Amino acid sequence: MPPLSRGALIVIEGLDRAGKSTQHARLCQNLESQGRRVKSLRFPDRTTPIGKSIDAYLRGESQQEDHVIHLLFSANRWEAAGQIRSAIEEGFTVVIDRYHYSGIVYSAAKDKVDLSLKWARDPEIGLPRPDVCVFLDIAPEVAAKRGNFGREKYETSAMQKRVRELFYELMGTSDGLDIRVVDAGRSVEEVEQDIIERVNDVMEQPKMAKPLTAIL
Ligand code: ADP
Ligand code: FDM
Ligand code: MG
Repeated sequence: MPPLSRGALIVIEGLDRAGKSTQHARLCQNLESQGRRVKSLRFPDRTTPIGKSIDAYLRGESQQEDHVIHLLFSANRWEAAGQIRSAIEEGFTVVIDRYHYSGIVYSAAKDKVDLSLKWARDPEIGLPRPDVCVFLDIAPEVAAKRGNFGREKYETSAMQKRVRELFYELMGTSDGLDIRVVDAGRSVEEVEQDIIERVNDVMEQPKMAKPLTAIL
C-alpha cells in the first residue's frame, strides 16, 4: 500500500446500540496496528461547554427547543472542524463515532414540518467531508436487546425506527456516495473484519492523493 500524503477521515454511524463505540475502538486499534497515526473523536463531544449543554439535554436534565438543540449539535462539530482538518493534513487518520449524518437524521426524525432533512443539513455545509462513513445497520428491535438501551432522550423504539428510515433516505442523496452499509447484526469480529476491509478499499482510492474536501 503506498503511503498516504494525508490522513483519511472515517466515520462510524448507526442507530443507538448498533455497536458504533465498540467498532470505533477496534477500528482505531486495527489502523494503528497497520502503522497509521490515528486520532479518535466522537460527536457529541460532551467535554466542551456546548457539549455539556447537549449532554444535559440528552440526559433529560434540561429542555431545548428542537431547532436550538440541532444547531448546538452542529456547532459542536464546527468547534472541532479546524482540529480535524489540521490532523488530516499532518497525516493522522481521524476516526469519528457519529458525525453530521446523525446530526441530520435524529433532528429530522422529530418529524416537524419546519425541520426537514434539508433544513437540518444546511448548517453542516462546509464541514470536512468524510472519505468514508460506515453505517452499522441493525433492526431497532435487535439493537434494543443490547445493553443499557432506553436511558437517553432519543432511545425509544418509535424514534429509532424513524431514524433508520431517514438514514436510508439520506443514503439516496449526495451524502450516500460516501456511505458503506455493514450488517451490524453479526458477531463483533465479523463486523470488525467487514469494516477494516471497506476502510482499506477506500484508502486505496485516487481521492486519497487529493486534499480533503468539504460537505457541499
Ligand atoms: P453504540 O455505540 O452504537 O450505542 P456499543 O458499541 O456501545 O453501541 O454497543 C452497545 C452494546 O451492545 C454493548 O453492550 C456492546 O457490548 C454490545 N455489542 C456491540 N456489538 C455487538 C455485537 N456485534 N453483537 C452483540 N452485542 C454487541
Ligand atoms: N445525536 C448525535 C443527535 O441528535 N445529533 C447529532 O448531531 C449527534 C452527533 O445524540 F441519540 C444524538 C444521537 C444519540 C445521541 O448518543 C448521542 P451517543 O451514545 O453519545 O452516541
Ligand atoms: Mg456509542
